[in-house]
Amino acid sequence: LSQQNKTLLSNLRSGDPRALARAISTVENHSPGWIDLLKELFPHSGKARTIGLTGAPGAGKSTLVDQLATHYRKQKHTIGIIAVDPTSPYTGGAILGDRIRMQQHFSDPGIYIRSMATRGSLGGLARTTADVALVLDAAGRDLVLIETVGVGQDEIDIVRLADVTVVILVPGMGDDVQTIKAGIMEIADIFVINKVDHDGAERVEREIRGMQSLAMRTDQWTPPIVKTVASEGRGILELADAIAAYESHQQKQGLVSQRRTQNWEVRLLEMLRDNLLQQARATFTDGELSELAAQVAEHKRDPYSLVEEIAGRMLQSSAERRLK
Ligand SMILES: Nc1nc2c(ncn2[C@@H]2O[C@H](COP(=O)(O)OP(=O)(O)O)[C@@H](O)[C@H]2O)c(=O)[nH]1
Ligand SMILES: [Mg+2]
Repeated sequence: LSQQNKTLLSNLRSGDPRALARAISTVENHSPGWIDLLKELFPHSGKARTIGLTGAPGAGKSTLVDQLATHYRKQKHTIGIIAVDPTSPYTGGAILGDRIRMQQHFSDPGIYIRSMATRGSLGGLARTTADVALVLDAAGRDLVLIETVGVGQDEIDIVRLADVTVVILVPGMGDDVQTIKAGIMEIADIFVINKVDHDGAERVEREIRGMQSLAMRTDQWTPPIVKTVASEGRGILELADAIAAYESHQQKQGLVSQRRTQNWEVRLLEMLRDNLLQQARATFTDGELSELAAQVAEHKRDPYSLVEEIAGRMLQSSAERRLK
């Protein structure tokens, strides 16, 4: 471990927010030493409660996260917030809005907020989010709140990082709950119907109940439905209670480690895929990949044998490394 990383680590562990920001940037940007840093941090992680909040853009996720953070701060918990917004590079609006909203917390070192936009693949974003959550956890944050837009498989993966998943719906979404991806329904431990100051909350509730009767859960938990007006702070206590109730259910049933094991199973495979891909790339000489691609395009080689050959080459070079 470099001297720089050592200092960073000890400052981080003593709760210095600037060290936290540095460590997160290192991990987020894959700056030199990022993996070594994570290796050092890992033994200190695993203590934070992580809560994922997902829902359509504009559903009120950020407002809810903000209210929850305020609530938990009153109980003296330290908080890390990751706001993942795959849409914002195009609009910039969501992140800007979050920054403004969160400004009220800037004077409180007990709340650390990181907004993350997508860069490259959503799958990559999910992995980076996982690493950033680990940094917050290892830095001693009691709670890590992860906000993410629920639109596809990758967002489900981001939510999979959490111990508790809250799915946020709003009345009169134009479409029905039926059109919400079944996957989202299945990952919800708690449903929030936000914006119940608008008409139509009962209808959304009926639809959730209808879909719940079809969804099978193996853990004897029926996800409760909490109604909120996040912008006025209404229903926040009830939401915090629902989260606490689910956490104690998880603990009683020994489900925490089961869930973390399931999540790690997915993450380990993803990390392995990254690692192998990197090794595969390292076996190519400059321009070789495009040369090979050209050969396939011209039907001089078949891609199936080629991939087998490259995989063999990787094994070969790792065997050679081991012998050295
Ligand atoms: N009427 C109403 N507006 C809300 C409520 N909660 C949030 N909003 C507003 O909805 C907009 C989107 O909220 P935001 O938290 O940014 O949504 P996100 O995109 O899911 O993070 C903002 O203008 C909020 O002030 C609510 O309960 N009722
Ligand atoms: Mg938001």
